[in-house]
Amino acid sequence: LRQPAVPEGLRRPPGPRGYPILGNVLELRKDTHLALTRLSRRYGDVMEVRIGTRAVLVLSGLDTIRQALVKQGEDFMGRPDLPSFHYISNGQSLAFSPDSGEVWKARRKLAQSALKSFSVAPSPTSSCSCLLEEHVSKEAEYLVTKFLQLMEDEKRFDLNQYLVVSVANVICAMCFGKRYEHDDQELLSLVNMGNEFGEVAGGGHPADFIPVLRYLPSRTMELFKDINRRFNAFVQKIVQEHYGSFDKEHIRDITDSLIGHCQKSVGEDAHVQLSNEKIIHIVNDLFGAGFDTVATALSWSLMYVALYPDVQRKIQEELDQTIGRERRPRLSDRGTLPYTEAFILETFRHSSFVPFTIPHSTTKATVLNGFYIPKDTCVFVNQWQVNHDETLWKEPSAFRPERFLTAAGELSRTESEKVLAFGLGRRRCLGEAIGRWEIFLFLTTLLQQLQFGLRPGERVDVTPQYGLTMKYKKCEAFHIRQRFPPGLCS
Ligand code: HEM
Ligand code: HJJ
Repeated sequence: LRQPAVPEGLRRPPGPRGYPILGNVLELRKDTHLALTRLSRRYGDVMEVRIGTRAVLVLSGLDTIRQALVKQGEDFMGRPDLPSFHYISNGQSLAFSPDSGEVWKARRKLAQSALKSFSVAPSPTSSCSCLLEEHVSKEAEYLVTKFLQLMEDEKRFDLNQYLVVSVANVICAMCFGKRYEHDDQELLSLVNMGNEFGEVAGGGHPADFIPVLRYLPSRTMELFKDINRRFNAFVQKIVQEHYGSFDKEHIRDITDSLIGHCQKSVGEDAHVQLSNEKIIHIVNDLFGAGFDTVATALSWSLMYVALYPDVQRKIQEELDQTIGRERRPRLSDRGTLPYTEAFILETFRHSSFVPFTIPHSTTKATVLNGFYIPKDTCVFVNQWQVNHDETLWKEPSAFRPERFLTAAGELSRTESEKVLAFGLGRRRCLGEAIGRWEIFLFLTTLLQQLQFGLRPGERVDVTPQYGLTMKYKKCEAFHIRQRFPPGLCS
């Protein structure tokens, strides 16, 4: 392969020597986040590895990542054209398609505004402060009842299966105006596939980098295609139903609002013309991102409170002192619970369940930290490395929410801003605010009423399984009990 000419005075980024054809793929196949963190200690914040025949730039270090994604944001805002991404939303995904020009910009704006209208915007029709609060409160309350009932009836159960349906119901309410029961097979078969989706969509799947693998049968790739087919069919059916009952005077949810945009006449809004398909498919990304990420975050939170009873006790003391037991938590309580906030940040940092951002790509030839980077270079951003960097964190492998609190017990802004979970810059997560609000309200509602523990003597394996969003292995060892009997609150 011919390397592009490197301008004088500039170097190519350093990196490990790889095998012919395979490159470094054998070292990176398992626990890619750990392997690339180890390599970054030797080669630095800007290094180049080869996955198959393709060069991949790997960025580590908070300052380097800020420099690339924020200060040189335009240069690094692209997405690589990876073969597996063609299966996501028929290649029309807002997040995974290679487009980063005017069309992407217009779609991102549409997504943000539709999402806002049906989540955090003040709602005149709701008794809560906004629709998001209404949906989360309702689903969290159902979940409390469900958990207690499962403890009575089943003894052993996989709590994450119920968590993911409740979280999916929140984003379903906003996107589709629908809710599903916990045993709804159609929804369950979709939301239980997060692992298989993330295994391929997470950075570094070999089939995306070694062309010959695309012609060999692969179980993971067949599953991935199948997930995307079913996912698209599920959304498509709901969209068709919405078209049938659409009334532009009565926009019910995000899908209606996107349909409304399709029906605007040419030139009514912006200068870019979007196809109907590109508008409607936005809802696929919102729905997919909306359940997988938040459910995974909550799943880690509940595991940490079960593993660290002292941490759980401190959260519950804070809840008792600030909110009491007479009323349920609300979104407006968020500024008043610093320990709980610190716990959520420590969950993001310690689990780093989104180890890499979605892969980026350079939109033009550029220079980073003195290294020459050609146009269209695939870029992995290692969030896990930043969150476990010994130069940024004292004892990074310890789970300690206190690290985010000042001596006065307030949340430290500088410490909080070192946690990388939502990416940075032009491509940063557009659901960040909603994700954080949702996690806060689910968690406080659950912990106000329930005590989480693990059955004594049972070993749990909390090793994160590598993927776009990392999960721990299926765990049926949770034990849940009510904190105080109903009617006995004083
Ligand atoms: C992108 C994390 C929740 C929608 C991303 C990215 C990350 C991320 C790391 C990639 C950034 C990059 O490539 O540089 C998370 C985490 C969440 C969360 C940790 C929750 C705890 C959500 C929610 C939604 C959402 C609730 C929508 C309802 C999106 C979309 C993108 C994205 C559409 C693609 C943005 C683009 O490519 O322009 N998220 N996310 N996310 N997220 Fe989230
Ligand atoms: C999915 C799980 C899916 C999509 C999208 C179209 C937009 C976690 C990070 C960012 C979130 C980025 C987005 C994810 C969209 C999923 C997710 C699943 C089908 C999808 C870094 O997620 O099982 O199926 O189709």
